Amino acid sequence: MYNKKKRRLNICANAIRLIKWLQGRVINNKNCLKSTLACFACALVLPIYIQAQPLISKVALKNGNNGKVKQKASRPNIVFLLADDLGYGDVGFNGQTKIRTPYIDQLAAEGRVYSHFYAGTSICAPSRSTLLTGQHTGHTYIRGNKSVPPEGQEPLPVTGKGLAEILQAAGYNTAAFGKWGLGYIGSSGDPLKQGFDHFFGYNSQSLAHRYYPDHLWDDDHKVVLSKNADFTKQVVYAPDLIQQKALDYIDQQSDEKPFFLFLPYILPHAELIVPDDSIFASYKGKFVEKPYKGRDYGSGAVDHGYASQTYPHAAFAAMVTRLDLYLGQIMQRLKMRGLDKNTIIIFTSDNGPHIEGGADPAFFNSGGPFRGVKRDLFEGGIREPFAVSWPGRIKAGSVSDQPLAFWDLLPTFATLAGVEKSIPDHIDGISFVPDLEGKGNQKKHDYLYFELHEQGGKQAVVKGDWKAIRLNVDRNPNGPLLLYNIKENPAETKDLASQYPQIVRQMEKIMQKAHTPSALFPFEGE
Ligand SMILES: [Ca+2]
Repeated sequence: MYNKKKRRLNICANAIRLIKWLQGRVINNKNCLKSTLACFACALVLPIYIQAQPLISKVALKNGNNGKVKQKASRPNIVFLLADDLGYGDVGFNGQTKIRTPYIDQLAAEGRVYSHFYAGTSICAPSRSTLLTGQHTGHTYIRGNKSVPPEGQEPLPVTGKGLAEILQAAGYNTAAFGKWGLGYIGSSGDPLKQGFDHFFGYNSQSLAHRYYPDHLWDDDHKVVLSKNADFTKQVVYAPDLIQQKALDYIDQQSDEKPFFLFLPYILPHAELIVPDDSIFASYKGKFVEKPYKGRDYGSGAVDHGYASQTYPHAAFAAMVTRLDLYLGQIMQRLKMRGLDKNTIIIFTSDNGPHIEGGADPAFFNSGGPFRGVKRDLFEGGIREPFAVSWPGRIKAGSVSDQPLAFWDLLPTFATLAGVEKSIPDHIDGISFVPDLEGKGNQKKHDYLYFELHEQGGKQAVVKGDWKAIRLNVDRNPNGPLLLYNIKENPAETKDLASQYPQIVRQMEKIMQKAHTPSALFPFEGE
């Protein structure tokens, strides 16, 4: 009798712990997670929690929340969530059927979806460089994933005109939590020298291939994750720790200043690995699986391998749903602090779906209706899911087909911050605030330009319904173009170059004009 009662109490306690964990309160508490995950009842809690989420928030508010702040509504807070290698079709609002993304879909339903939003290019560092500089890859400083010693990637130069620098100078609190990849600590590309007051996470993209890394960075302080014991143990799941820091940051915001919170998550980038919890359990056995054999944790493990995964489909789905829950936690925390009404939240991804570490974008239809994956300049490599909410300012459930790209975010954020005059003249981006709010005159791009310095070199141009791609630029810089009508043929299967020579010539001219040579990232022969 006593044991029965004790067991019931344990089940309840474990369920409460899981709810707290989902709220980001006790994330990364090893003992709690251990006992929680051992509890069968917890497998039931996740769906209940998801359903009960609005209720939980209301209860928290009704009970009084002395942590609430009253911000002046003149300038909004900006929360920018950036997934890593998440495809256009990986989210429910773009047609995903196998993976649950309830919070991402809620964001889309409460805000505005952009159906023609492009990343900077189809890999991490240059895509993020376009975001922070407002320049496309024909102009931006970082055009490739180039690792440099002692750790990390080629650093961005200090210009004083970067996205975070502009917001910082405009009086915003600025912080980044996640994966940086644009310069090692102490270099010109250090996030602290790029306009961020605070950074926590991975500096190096290479290390960010590991979800149980040996260290992270807290500003310029190296945080050694001794519990992961040099890649021999899987104890601290880095994204959970980083998420906790981001939630803490929201708690620290006051009514004195607006804030810019940049959240470049590493989910669902390879390796495919996720804590063995109720989310993972909910997907295990649901799909046909082909186990992936990789480079495992243990003695001799290196910092950039992809671990083996028995359930790669379930793991990928669980990673996307975990990312979705992180968004849910952010939304809830903003609401509990009374910050939600004055906050713009954006969710998107840095490039198309990857095929590494056992990932199977074809199975999940990750590219949606588009052809191509990461490293392609076909639409699947660069067109991203993009949803933005701003209560009372953006029409809920609206959709825009305005062609926009990462380099438009700098002028857009500067406009939102009321510092249009700080927008540098030399950028390629345009503010899409008029389109967001549905008022005023929205300037349009004449074209969007992309390049990739891998796989022989690639260029692409989007102009209206037309899309041109040049492959093998290194070998043949004036080589033939592929030409597609992406409105009629979004899958880019019918090359129309021979039928429209005039449009081909026009696109060639744009490629010539938009590309400026880079000493750091030249096409071969430049
Ligand atoms: Ca990426």
